Amino acid sequence: MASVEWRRIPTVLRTDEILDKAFRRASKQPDTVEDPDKYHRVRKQMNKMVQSAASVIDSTLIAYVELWPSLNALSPFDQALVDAAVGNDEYRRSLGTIQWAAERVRSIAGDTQRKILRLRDVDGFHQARRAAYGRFSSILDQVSPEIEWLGAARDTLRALPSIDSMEPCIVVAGSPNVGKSALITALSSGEPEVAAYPFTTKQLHLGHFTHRRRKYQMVDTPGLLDRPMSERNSIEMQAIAALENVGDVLLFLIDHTESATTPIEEQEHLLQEVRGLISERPILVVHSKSDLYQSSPEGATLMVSAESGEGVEELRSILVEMIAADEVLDPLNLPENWPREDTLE
Ligand SMILES: Nc1nc2c(ncn2[C@@H]2O[C@H](COP(=O)(O)OP(=O)(O)OP(=O)(O)O)[C@@H](O)[C@H]2O)c(=O)[nH]1
Ligand SMILES: [Mg+2]
Repeated sequence: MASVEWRRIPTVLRTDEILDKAFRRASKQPDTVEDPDKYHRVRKQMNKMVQSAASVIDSTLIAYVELWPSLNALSPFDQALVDAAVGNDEYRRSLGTIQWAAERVRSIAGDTQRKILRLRDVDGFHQARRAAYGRFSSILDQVSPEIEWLGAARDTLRALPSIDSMEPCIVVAGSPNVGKSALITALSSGEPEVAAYPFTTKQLHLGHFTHRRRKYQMVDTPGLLDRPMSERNSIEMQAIAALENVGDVLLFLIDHTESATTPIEEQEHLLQEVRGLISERPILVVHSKSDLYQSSPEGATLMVSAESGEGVEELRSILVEMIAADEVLDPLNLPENWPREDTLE
């Protein structure tokens, strides 16, 4: 499933802009009617104005509904992202209400057409047209909060980082200040994208490198504090939920240097907690800031320094290997003719 391209979603017009557009288009309709008989001419003109206005409103609203992806079609990570950014319930409700408005406008246009056919006087045609316009306006007034919501949601969603779920992804986690962002920069080809995730007020880093034509994405997580789950706020919970849903490997950084912001016991406790949450993804524990040590800390197997570059290439190879190993374990990725358990007698 490719990631959602929020940036491709067009601007959402305000309701008064939609009405302006509709009525402006409709006002050009009378000129297109040629009928020497006033009664027939006005009847056609008024009907055309109503149908034209309705079709502009209807198609504008339906385009929103169709261009916005259905939440069910999104990856769990994107769903968590949208939920944290704008709220999944509001998302569904707003699109549903907008669709309802489009249907109402269409049905009013149909009623008006039938009414105009039944009417017998020129004044009546004008009145029917005015009545339809009034009802269009009042429907759009009614859904104006949802349309405004959609406009604001678009701006928020456009600013989200996008992760391509077809490509490998490495999630980098650890306590605050352990060097997550610096390591992503060190592993990245080019400058990492700095993006604001809705999970945190912090700017997070999204970097990538290419190996054998595959794009390995790396994503920061907000520095998770070592506190019991129940004390974490909902934003942090979202970050944790995202951790569960995205990534092929979780790279957990530990800062064992004297200058570490978080005591080592707390960092290790956080690691235990993360292990409990992320049971299905491999976790690679790495000690950061190796340039600050005189000698390796006890038990540290893998050390890197974003500063000096020490261990960075080794780490990259290990990550690539871990992700490749994981792929073979996925039966869907096995080559055809590969003996599978269920086909063996
Ligand atoms: N000496 C040294 N300092 C480092 C290294 N990596 C990061 N730092 C420093 O550690 C501090 C924190 O680095 P960040 O990369 O921002 O850490 P972070 O984990 O992303 O921090 P948060 O996003 O706030 O949780 C910065 O002052 C970095 O300059 C390293 O390899 N060696
Ligand atoms: Mg950071």
